[in-house]
Amino acid sequence: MPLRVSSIGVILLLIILLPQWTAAQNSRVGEWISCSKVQTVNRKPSTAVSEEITVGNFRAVTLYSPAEALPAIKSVLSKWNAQVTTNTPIKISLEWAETGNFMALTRPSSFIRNFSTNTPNNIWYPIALAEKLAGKELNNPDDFEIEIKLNAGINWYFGIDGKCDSNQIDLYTILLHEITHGMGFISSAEQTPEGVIFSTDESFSVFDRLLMTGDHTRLINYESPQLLEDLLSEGDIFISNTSDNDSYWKCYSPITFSSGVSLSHWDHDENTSNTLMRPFFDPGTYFHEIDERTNHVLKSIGWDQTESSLITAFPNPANDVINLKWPPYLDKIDLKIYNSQGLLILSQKLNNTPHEKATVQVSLLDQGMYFMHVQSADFRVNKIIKIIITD
Ligand SMILES: [Ca+2]
Repeated sequence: MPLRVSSIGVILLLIILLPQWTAAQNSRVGEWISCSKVQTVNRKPSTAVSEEITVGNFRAVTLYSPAEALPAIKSVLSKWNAQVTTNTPIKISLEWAETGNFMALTRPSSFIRNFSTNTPNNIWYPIALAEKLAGKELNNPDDFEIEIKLNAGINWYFGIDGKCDSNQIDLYTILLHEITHGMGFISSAEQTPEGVIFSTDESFSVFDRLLMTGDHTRLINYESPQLLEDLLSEGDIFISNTSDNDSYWKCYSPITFSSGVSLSHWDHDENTSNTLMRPFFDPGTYFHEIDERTNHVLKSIGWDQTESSLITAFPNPANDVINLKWPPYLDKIDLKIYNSQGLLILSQKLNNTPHEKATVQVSLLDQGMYFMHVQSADFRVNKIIKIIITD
């Protein structure tokens, strides 16, 4: 029977669809990002559980999770909860699944644009960040903000101490890494027959705006997909703050563009052992910090940071003393200084009185790079500051 539609029917349909159509223009589904190819071992978990784990504003809902993974998941959520501030819950779907040769697949559940007069026009924001900036729910409150599929066939290490065997993958590390993608460390660049484009509707994500060439030309200014693909194949691509061209690091841009991998990680060179967002993790390795350059990107896209950002060390570089300052309500601070080989050099308990700062003697340290671990006595704040000691 031929379908007949009366004119009244058509008008009603338009009225009903119009608001949805308008909303759809400012919301799109996120693309999956794939991380680190890996050998699978068909290791079945002892027990599979579906749990909801909440730490502050971070909530993970697990599906088919090995029960022994839950402590590491909780620990990673605690880390993130201490890292950023937001008024709206960040819900993460965490599914153990078949992901082929990839360790994990991750996506922000959706991207939103034009949700606030305080953000630039037509720039896509991952939903978790958009809700943080808007200060309210922008999706259905039951919807996830981040979706992660973890490879169910991997020999995972479930501890939180990083002591995984040489044939194990450290779950804590991979979770921390994947959530970072979900928070917005993710490029929307994709391969098309014409070349590489940033988005199918000629609008960029907030992360894409940070990508630039070695001579400081923003990639989003390249209009030709073929030109962009050729440029990316040269590998000379950096991520920087939009307002600060002096802070930038090389990002991963292999000769052949790889959707969901290229541009969404730091370059794979000897320096990436210092960063969470490297493109590959070898079995037996771990990294449990949201490092300086990764933090720099999170801050650049709009995540302001918690109390730990209020801890400052100055001067740096230093040769005599370093002053450490922190908010008075944190009271006591445990300070440890490690050298670049990870050896503990100095350990001190500091009081924030009487001048709301403490002075650390560093005149006896050899010149070089050190890492200052600062932790409040109540464990609320944990920060690592790279310090340089000069002659
Ligand atoms: Ca929400």
